[in-house]
Amino acid sequence: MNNFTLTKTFANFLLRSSVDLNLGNVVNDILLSCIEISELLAKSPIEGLTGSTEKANSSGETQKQLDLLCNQILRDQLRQNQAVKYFASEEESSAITVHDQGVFAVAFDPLDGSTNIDINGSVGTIFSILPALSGKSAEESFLQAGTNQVCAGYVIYGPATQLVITFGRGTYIFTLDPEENIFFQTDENVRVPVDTNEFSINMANARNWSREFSNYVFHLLDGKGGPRQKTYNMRWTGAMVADIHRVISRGGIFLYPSDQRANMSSGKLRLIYEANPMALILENCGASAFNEAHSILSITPTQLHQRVPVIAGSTKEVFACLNYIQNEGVAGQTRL
Ligand code: AFP
Repeated sequence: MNNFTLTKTFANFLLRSSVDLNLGNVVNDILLSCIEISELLAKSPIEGLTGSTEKANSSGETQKQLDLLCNQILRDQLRQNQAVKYFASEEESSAITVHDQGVFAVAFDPLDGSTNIDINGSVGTIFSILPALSGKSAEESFLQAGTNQVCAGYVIYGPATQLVITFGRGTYIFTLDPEENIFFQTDENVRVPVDTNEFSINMANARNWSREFSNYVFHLLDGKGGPRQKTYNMRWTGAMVADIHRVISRGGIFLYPSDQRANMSSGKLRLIYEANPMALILENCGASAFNEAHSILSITPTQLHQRVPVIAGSTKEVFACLNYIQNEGVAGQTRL
């Protein structure tokens, strides 16, 4: 490794950014787990690790073998870190106490988008670190607004394994060198364009959307001749990590709204370990993240596995969408 690449390591970034030593160590442990997960995913078809189990997670969704293995990797690694007081995971029904003297509460989705495993598509690990609250239960430490996060990040396992992270002062991207098992900084102070002509949504749910939200999306589809006077492109991978990564890389709006299906009145995504970390990352890129009324980061959760609608990405487009939801859109024009 030459001097130039040495200065670009994640370890050097932590030093340069004066990140608290204990916090830096917790993130390093998460990254060690992610490197192990990255290796596990690369070998999973050979080792017969794709496919589902008979079990369901806290939200009633079928767990994949890899969901459970990735959860175990993070659990085992974080248990060794004395600064971790509690952790919570999509794959665990309740929050878990690790070290009474610890100072951080770490929430994670060990393998977001795991349905993509069977098609060799991109997946990721999402994490959120909060200060542990003293004199409160394990679960209560996670019931803090997202503004309290001291660090948020995700690792995307795609053609390259990349870390996207914020400590609340800008968002940074690191790429794993799989030969050295070191994350090197490949982008700094990432900015998301405020305007976009790309949206990301599962259109198959259209019949379940509210009239206001449907108007917004169908006006996007109307293109240049429609009320939005612009032609939009659409992308949806089915993994939030991959869809948000595209928004961070080139702008866009990511949408998972509330809908009329049973259990979907608050959408599908989880606030504490999916939406909150993504919202902190996006806001540190100049982008925005709202439920259908408020900034996601301002919401005080009441339950560990609470769901939240997500309207996130390029700021002008997020506000255009909110305008439809709250005011019926462009000059009151409705399409439905
Ligand atoms: P899985 O982890 O079960 O694949 O779910 C992924 C996810 O929570 C999120 O990453 C996606 O954005 C969203 O679900 C996709 O949901 P739809 O299957 O309804 O499109």
